[in-house]
Amino acid sequence: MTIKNYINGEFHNPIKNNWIDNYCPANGEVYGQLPNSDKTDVEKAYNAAKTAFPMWSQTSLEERSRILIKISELLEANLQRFAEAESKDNGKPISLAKAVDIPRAASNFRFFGNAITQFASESHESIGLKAINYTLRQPIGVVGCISPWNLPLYLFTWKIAPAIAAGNCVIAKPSEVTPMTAYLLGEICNEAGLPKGVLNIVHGLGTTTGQAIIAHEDIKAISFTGGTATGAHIAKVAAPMFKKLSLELGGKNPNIIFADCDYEDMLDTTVRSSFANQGQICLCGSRIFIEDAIYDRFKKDFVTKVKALKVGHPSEHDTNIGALVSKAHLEKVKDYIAIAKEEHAMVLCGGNEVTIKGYENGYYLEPTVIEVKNDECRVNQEEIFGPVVTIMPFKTEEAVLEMANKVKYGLSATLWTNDLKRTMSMSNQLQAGIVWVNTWMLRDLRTPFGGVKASGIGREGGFEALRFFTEAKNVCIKY
Ligand code: TXE
Repeated sequence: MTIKNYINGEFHNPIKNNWIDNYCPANGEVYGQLPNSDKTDVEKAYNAAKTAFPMWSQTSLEERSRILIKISELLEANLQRFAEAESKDNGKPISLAKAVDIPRAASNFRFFGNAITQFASESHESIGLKAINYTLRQPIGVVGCISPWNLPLYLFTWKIAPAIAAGNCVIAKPSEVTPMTAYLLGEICNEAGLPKGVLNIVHGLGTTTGQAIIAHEDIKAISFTGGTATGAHIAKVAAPMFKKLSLELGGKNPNIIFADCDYEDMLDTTVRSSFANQGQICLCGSRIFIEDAIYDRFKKDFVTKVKALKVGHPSEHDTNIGALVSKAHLEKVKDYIAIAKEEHAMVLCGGNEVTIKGYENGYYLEPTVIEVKNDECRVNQEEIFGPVVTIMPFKTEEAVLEMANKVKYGLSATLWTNDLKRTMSMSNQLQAGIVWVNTWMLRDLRTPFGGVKASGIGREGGFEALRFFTEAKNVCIKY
């Protein structure tokens, strides 16, 4: 399958004819190619976007909304095809792609199609000065959206939908590791009647295509989700050009379990928050802290449940753990298991590659639980981003709060307790952009989404995203 760039509503080969192999994680085989676009392709996309901008920014909200909702409906109508493509490209279980990834991509378009019609600006009367101020929220122009491989279409559309809803024209780059569903989205946009040039999708490596987008002087905002090191690089490149930045980066999220929680609910959710999507979600609770009183019980029950998870081919409907996204990523995760052993942590279950008959070259790894004695060890501090979690007991609220916050990241935190005072006090003090209490990854698209510290800057979601993708202009009229 040859993937092409989607520029000005048409599909194009890369100008310099450079291509990258696309691998299927389930069997390790090359099954297609994608462009490695460079500056010239990005310039072509920029010109299409720039040309489309005056018309699109003046298109009525009702019309923009209608098109976004049509894209959403077409994604829903193509659920099976998109879910199969996502699962094949990424290695995630088909059941997950069908229940979560593709429906959420459709929701992103529907949500922002509706939200833009409700996005009001402020006005302030300057009493005593006989003046009135009103704030315009104007689209920025041509903006860049760069997304990662873990939730490919889900995160790609989480950026594109608010950007175009707000009247911008977009140059978007999906991860070179998982380009397929972004490619298929182009057809859907044409079918929905999205005008040419409003969305342009260029494929390629971060260091060539991504770099050309972030370094482009006239692309005035970048919305990025990916690794912390890449985020830091983008910030450096963008700073002298004063680009607006939204950076959603890595996480090393604490999952804090108190003895007074609803135990069974906590246990099932903790299995999910540890291993959903092979643990490759920035929100996964990869550091599990358990109150002393229930530590031994939890350890036994958790390990039993984890051992029962089925590692299998992503297309099988009873697979819980599919393939990791790439060979390189599998090696990185395995290195961390080796580091854990060097640090004298105890691997309670998992830790080994899995060979699946007929798919011997696929990137499969057992879900792995590591008991650590010291919260400062590397596996407890660095983002592994795979099916690996650490567990550790704690004695007091103060002690666990200190460990939870003593990490460079601050994306999300999960708290399991039925004590109201503790809930309020810990939620206030946890250094994270998102705190879940007695649940995990329950998402309401109106809420602000993003992290603190090395997990990034800016917030996505709801009106926060529409604020990011617009410039506020205050008009003051004296009467
Ligand atoms: O991400 P990259 P990688 C974490 C996770 C993972 C690590 C590295 O720990 O192991 O990051 O993953 C594009 N200019 N997360 O290397 O490179 C790239 O092409 C512009 C957490 O795969 O950050 C892709 O489209 N763009 C995360 C996107 O950035 C550049 C999800 C992300 O890739 C670029 C993924 C450059 N110079 C990984 N270099 C999360 N927050 O959910 C790369 N890119």
